[in-house]
Amino acid sequence: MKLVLAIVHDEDGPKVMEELNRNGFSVTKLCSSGGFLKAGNTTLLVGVDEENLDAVIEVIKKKSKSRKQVINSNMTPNGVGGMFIPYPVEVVVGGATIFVLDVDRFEKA
Ligand code: 2BA
Repeated sequence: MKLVLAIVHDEDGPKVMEELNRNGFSVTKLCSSGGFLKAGNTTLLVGVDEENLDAVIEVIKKKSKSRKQVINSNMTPNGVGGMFIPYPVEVVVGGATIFVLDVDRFEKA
């Protein structure tokens, strides 16, 4: 068995979960936030048999869009001496960041 840990945008979380459930996969949602943007995102846990692993990853990819987000950088642009001037930086976030872990044991008590 494998554990899929997928970090997706908050807006994509409900669509990914709905599609996983529709395809018969159980999913747990955790509220999380990214260390870089410090913005909320959604972490999904999916325990799945190995033969269904690719199907789960396909659903997550299909329902997660990548987006551009603008943040104010804390860094000083070159050539502005020692002055601190926040300036906007565009980063591309997601679709999904996916980790696959081996599960040693799975029980429901
Ligand atoms: P954040 O850490 O808030 O990162 C958001 C986006 O900012 C990243 O998108 C990436 O495009 C950019 N970014 C992150 N760190 C950067 C840096 N040091 N310099 C420049 N740009 C940087 P994604 O790569 O799609 O990641 C989305 C979220 O997935 C991340 O949110 C984080 O919560 C998670 N994540 C990504 N890679 C991870 C990893 N290796 N381990 C744990 N969590 C990860």
